[in-house]
Amino acid sequence: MSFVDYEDKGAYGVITINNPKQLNALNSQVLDDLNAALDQINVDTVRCVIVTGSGEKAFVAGADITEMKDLDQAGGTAFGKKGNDIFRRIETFPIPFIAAVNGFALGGGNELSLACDFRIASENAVFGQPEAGLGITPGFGGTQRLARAVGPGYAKQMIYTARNIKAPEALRIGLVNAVVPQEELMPLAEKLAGQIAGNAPIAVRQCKKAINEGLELNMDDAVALEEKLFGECFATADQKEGMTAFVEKRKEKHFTNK
Ligand code: CO8
Repeated sequence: MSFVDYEDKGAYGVITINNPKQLNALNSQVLDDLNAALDQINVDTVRCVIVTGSGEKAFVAGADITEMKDLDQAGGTAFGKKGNDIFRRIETFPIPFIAAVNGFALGGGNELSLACDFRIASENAVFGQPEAGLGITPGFGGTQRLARAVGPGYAKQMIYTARNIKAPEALRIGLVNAVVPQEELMPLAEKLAGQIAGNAPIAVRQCKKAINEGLELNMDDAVALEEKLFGECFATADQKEGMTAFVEKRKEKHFTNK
């Protein structure tokens, strides 16, 4: 039995963390299953992946505290690396990931959402990094990605105080892009995935690479990276198709991922 479901819907895929008894908490097995779900994604056909949690209460309520409780230093370091390796795999995956946050996104749950390209949330979503109250630091990338997502001030406040924030505050600080009623969350995620899937796949991949890698560079190197990725698009059939469609005033575009 797997704690993570993967559904291939054609143009997009849906990963659902499915450990509802523990509010989808991430234990070693769930992390292994998440990694295995990533293996199932056919990057030749799927254009975008939605990550969500099962049920209406939790996205992911964090790493499994019962599993971490008795770890020693080496065990804690290894557990952190396990999560970090998988979340980095998501962050650098060639196609975009959307986190559809349907409830609690705490600790490792918030960090999972931060490894995705962007986040949308249901009205009942709650975000937080409770680690300092548990005697640890965030360990699945939270100190790094939260600061990059909302700036160091809000990230430090959330991490030092270990105080959870509700969806409207998450929207206000830019942690999420939209907040909608629970029943509208997956339809919105699917609509966004469909919009992404309607664009030239290689161009979207190049955009993800340019933004993610460029943010780590100084501006001279960052624009040089963009120039390279931009130039490479002109070697694709989809660039010819996209621009020909515009010139011909044709709405239908036939992108072939080539
Ligand atoms: N780990 C293990 N079990 C959990 C977790 C968790 N993170 N979250 C919830 N559960 C379990 C509860 O223990 C409970 O189990 P049981 O029914 O057997 O008692 C079940 O899920 C349902 O939860 P509650 O009864 O507590 O539900 P409530 O509605 O009362 O409360 C909360 C919901 C507020 C979400 C509450 O469950 C809670 O505070 N959970 C813990 C949240 C948290 O602190 N998360 C951060 C964990 S630390 C972390 O994520 C670090 C990441 C980096 C790791 C690096 C490794 C070195």
